[in-house]
Amino acid sequence: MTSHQTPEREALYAALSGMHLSPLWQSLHTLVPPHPTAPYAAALWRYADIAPQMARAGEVITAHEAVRRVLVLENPALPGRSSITQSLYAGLQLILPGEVAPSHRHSQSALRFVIEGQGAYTTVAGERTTMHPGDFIITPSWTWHDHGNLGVDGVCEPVVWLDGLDIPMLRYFDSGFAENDTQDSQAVSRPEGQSFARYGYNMAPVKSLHQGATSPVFNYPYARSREALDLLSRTDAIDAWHGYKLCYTNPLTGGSPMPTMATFMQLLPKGFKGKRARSTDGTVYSVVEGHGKVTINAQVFDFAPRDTFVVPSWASVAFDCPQDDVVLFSFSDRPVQLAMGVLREQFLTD
Ligand code: 1HN
Repeated sequence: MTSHQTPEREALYAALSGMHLSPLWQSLHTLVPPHPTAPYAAALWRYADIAPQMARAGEVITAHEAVRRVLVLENPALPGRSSITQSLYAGLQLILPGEVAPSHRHSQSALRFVIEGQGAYTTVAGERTTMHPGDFIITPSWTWHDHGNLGVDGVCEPVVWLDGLDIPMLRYFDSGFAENDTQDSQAVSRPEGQSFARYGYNMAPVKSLHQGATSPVFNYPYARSREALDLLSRTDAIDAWHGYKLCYTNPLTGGSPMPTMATFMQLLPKGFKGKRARSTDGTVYSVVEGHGKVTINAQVFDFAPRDTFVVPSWASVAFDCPQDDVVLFSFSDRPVQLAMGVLREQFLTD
């Protein structure tokens, strides 16, 4: 609602507009709406549609020339902004056998969720890790990182992963820096598996030297996450909204692995028909296993393995899995909203 127009008011507004001034009473209601009104849309990207375009991208440009060969998942309501929500970026990255994506670093934090293929690695801050489907890998702010695909156990396939970055958030804060390395592949200074050996077993070195706001574990392997969900589903009561849902943690703090993004994995057993929930953290989902249906407000999307979908802030979400056990990976800006004290969730009971 705006206030009534009178000739005097209109004359005032006209005078103000040339002076970089505006009357708050004209915009107050949209500035502080009674509930979130996200200006972006619910959307689903079918992997079956994307895969052929990814293959074409693999033919027209190398990972080296592209630096990162990525198809950005642009929210349909935010074209040209490289944003899947207002605060988050998502894209699908392809690296072919023998390729290298050169080393660089940036203040934006990144996560990788491996979608398909065996044989790729990523090196983060001097340690290399082999990427397997379902692994969740972090690239903390300002850490050197490069990727390659040399094969593993004699298998060398095209590898695709989902990248999640806090790019729009840092753009908003104007706090982005980036730097290219002097070499394509950074020197490996630590043996593969060292971080996990030190911090991945519910233990930590008694003289831990790890500092900073990010997890010392940088690859959370799918075998472990899947096993945890499977065991939980045998022992715990199921949640009527989330099914069995775990968040990934920084083992030193119990908080999120990186300060700007929270990550989750959930198991929805075959036959699960979830209730509706909503929360202020718009969330990106990657389907790991199974077919099902997600209802976002009034829109229904069927999903299959490797599809990506986005649930906007404060949109209600409910899952229906009549056919298969379903496993979903997801990420959001939840830690930032928690730090600001503005995260709100609602679990609807209808
Ligand atoms: C980046 O560094 C990666 O390292 C992926 O794989 C996607 C999107 C924008 C800016 C930097 C990567 C990116 C990115």
